Amino acid sequence: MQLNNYIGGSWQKTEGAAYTAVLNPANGEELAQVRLSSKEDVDLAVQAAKKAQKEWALVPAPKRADYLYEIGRIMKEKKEHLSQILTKEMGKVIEEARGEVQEGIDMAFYMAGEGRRLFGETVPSELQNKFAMSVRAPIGVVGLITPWNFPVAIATWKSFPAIVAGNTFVWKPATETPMLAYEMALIFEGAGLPKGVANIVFGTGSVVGTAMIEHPDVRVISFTGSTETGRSVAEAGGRHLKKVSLEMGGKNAVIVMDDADLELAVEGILWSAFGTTGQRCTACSRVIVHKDIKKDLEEKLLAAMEGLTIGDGLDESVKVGPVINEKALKKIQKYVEIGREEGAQLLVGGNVLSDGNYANGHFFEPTLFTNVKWDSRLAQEEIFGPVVSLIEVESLEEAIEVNNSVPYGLSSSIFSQDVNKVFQAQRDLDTGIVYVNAGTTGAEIHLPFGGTKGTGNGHRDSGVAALDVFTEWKSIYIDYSGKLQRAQIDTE
Ligand code: UN1
Repeated sequence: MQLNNYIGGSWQKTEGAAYTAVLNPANGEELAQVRLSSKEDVDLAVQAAKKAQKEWALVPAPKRADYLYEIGRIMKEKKEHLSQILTKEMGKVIEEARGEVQEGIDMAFYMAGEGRRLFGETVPSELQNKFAMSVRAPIGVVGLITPWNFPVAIATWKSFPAIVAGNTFVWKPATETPMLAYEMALIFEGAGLPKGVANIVFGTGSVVGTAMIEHPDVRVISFTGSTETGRSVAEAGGRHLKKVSLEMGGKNAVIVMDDADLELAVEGILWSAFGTTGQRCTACSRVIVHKDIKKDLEEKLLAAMEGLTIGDGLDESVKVGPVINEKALKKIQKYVEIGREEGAQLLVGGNVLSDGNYANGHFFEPTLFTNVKWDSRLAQEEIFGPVVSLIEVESLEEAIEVNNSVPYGLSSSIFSQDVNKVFQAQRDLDTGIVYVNAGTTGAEIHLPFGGTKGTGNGHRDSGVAALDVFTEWKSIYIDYSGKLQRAQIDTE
């Protein structure tokens, strides 16, 4: 199967185009060949998007929303089909794949509802017989760059608000997970979305991503990926005065206080640390634990980790799937080495699995370190794999300080039964998302998603906040006095 670009409502085929293989991370099986597009392909897509945008912006928002209702309906109908493909190309276990597709469906219906809101403001003017209001205006052609770890959900977080707000888009999915993008193109087509509203260009960040950022007709870049890449997206985007919305790394922590329900904390840690094999930007990779219950928590975690079956995510009994590729495996392994060298104590795991059923996939054991120093590399840098570091603290204040010591600020969590501690923590944790008595994952689509410091640049995906990325505020003054009225002067 060959995956070609979807531009202006047609599947682009070009003689002599380059392709690369899409591989199943669980067993190395080739799933498809995906196009490696050129700068010229990006230009074609932007032209198609630009042409379509003029008319699209004039379609009333509730009508634009009707397409999203239809897209949501088709996604619901195809939920199992999409989930199976997701597990095959990305590796996450099937139950989580279904959850991710559901997240996309939820986003479709939620954003469709915005078609009848897209609220602006009406405010009194300081002058008589003058009307003042603000409206959300479409921006134009927007560029979407999405990661492999949530190939459906994150694409919907960006494309659905873009659609309802009257923009057209060019989307570059990750090269590792293009099959879901192809499926989404079929769904856009099936929903009758006008040609040129949705355009998909496959290929690498260095060629396709760069061409999108540098294209004068792309007005917004919405990017989710590593902090390192995000920084260069922001730099290049800044030179072209683009609006750049970035969603990047995390080094999220669960705080477990001495009064916590430990059984619940263990469940929360397990789910948020080893779910998606630790490959969520929201994944828990640090556990900040009160010294009085540290031993107890370690023992309970170790016992619970024995139940984590590792394997192909299509097997319903598997809890931990493969990591995305060889490069990821090497990075995780490197951090285990770094942890050992830094003097952290490895309690369990730490190895690549390569025997038997694991031979052709990329599997890593769920790994737990303890006695980790809060300022060590193991505790500060994003690993993006199934590795958790336990850090001991003596008080809530110290726990919060340790949580906030990392260069990221996406998600944090506290397990405690004490309402005073909980309220202090939700105020002082410097992250865009805070959970109480739950792990660090599980964001819902109708709330803003994003983080502070190295995680973002002030924008948010998801929720109504997403509309701020994909609309321009326009302030409108209508003077019906029939005379010149000067603001700030003729106000007496
Ligand atoms: C991500 O990790 O990039 O909150 C997104 C969660 C999911 C989304 C994660 N709803 O974990």
